[in-house]
This record gives sequence, C-alpha cells and structure tokens, in this order.
Amino acid sequence: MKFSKWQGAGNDFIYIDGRNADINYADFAKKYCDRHFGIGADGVLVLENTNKADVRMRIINPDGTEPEMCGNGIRCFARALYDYGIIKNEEFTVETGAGILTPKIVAENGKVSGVTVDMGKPRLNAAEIPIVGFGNEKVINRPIEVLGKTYNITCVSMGNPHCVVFVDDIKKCDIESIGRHFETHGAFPRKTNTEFVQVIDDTHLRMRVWERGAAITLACGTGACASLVAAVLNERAKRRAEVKLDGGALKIEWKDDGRIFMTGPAELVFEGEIND
Ligand code: ZDR
Repeated sequence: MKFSKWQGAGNDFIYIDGRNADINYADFAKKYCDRHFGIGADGVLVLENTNKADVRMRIINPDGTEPEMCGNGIRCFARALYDYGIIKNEEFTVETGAGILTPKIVAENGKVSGVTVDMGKPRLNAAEIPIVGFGNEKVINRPIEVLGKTYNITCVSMGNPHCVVFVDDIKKCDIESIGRHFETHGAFPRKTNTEFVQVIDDTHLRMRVWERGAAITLACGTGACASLVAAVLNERAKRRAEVKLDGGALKIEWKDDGRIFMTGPAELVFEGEIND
C-alpha cells in the first residue's frame, strides 16, 4: 500500500488513499504513527469519497481516536490531492467532522507556497466545545483548577475542542507536566486540546500545544485559530495575527462575517510503500 508523509509547520501526517481500502484506521494509526516502530507522525489523513463535497477527509490521532478536524492536516491533505492530480482546481471542498471546509492552494511565481483554508466559524457556547460546569455560556477567561492550581481559560471549538490559556512567559510553562491534566480534566467530556499562548503584541502570538490524543506537537492549526479567537475575545489581539509555533508560523484571520482563514505551509517529506 502506498503512503506519503507530509508536514505543515512541523505537524506531520501520513496520507493514504482510502477510497478502495479496507483498513482498520485506529490500528493503522497506532502502528504507523509510532516514531520507532512505524513511519512516525502526529496523525493519519485518509481520503474518502463523499457526495456532500469534492472529497472527504478523515483524521486519526496516534492513539487511534478520530477527531473532527485538523487544521495543519487539511493543508497537507489539500496539497497532496493537488500534487497527485486527484483534484485539478486550486480551490475545492472537503467534508470533515467539522463540516464542509474550503482549502485553496496558494502559488507564488508558479510554485505552490502554501494553502489557505476557510475554517468556518468558531463555536463558543459551552455545550458546543463541549465543556461542563459553565452552563451554556461562553467560557471566556474563566477559572478552572488543574493539579491544584487555578488557570483562566477561554474555550473555542473549531469543530474539535480547544482550551486556551494565556501565559506571561511561554518558556516558563511546563506543558510536559500539566498538558495531559487539561486533556483529561473532568470538565471536558470529549477531552481537549490545550494551547498555551504568550501575547507578543496585538498581531503576534507565541503558542505551544498539548494535543488531545497526541501529546506535545510542534504545531496545531485548529489550535492557532482557537488562540487567535481567544486573544480577540480577551481583547489582547487584532482579528488578524501571526501565530508562532514550535515548528513554524501560521497566519490567521477572523473575518468580520465570523469565518476564520488560516494560511500556512504544507510540504511533502517522503513517499513509500507498506508491505503487509
Ligand atoms: C491540532 C491538530 N493537529 C490541528 O492542526 O488542527 C488537529 C489534530 C487533532 C487533535 N489532536 C484532536 O482534536 O484530537
């Protein structure tokens, strides 16, 4: 079976064409995302057919769970489809667990330089995140206790759940120790991705992430969108900003009509074949 390996801002994925495949994706992801016994990746992107959009994308976390959406993943997925000629247009529709989204290939001097994705509108009500203990209010700068310490959180759904924590100094933030305690906190019935964000200025955010089902990764596209939304809601940033991640930078814009546009890189790393 053929596969390719892609990365966007250091968030890396195995892409496979699942249109004629009979595969247990949970087992596949657990085996091949492993960096020692497998290919190594933060997730698996699967192409499937659909009658609701041009194509359907599924994403599987390294632990075998299936999230609704993946921002860096959809850029890599879009570029793979474009480079392999599966899709001929620069702009097309993708059915995801977060609805139908529209990626657009960006080219400079005839060469693909990245992908912009219309990520749709963020969802803010507690039930939509989902988070319990806050009624059905928006959760903006509200306290939560994690490992005996109080953190103020802002919650945003980009189809998948995000909990954003603003910190004064990202270097002093021990994500390794606290990340999983946010992920599995009782307030989040479907667990959560958590972004730790230092505001550099009102158009630059520095973000690190603990991803649900994957632990620390070098970047998170939906998390970067959620961080910009949280920064705007807390009056810490403008609606258009650059989010710097461990593996690169993404440009995020929250348009006045409520839609979010994410622009960033998507690069092929290598191609290969699995024999089993
Ligand atoms: C964070 C993510 N890598 C992205 O770029 O948006 C998405 C991966 C899915 C995530 N681990 C989840 O929601 O479970």
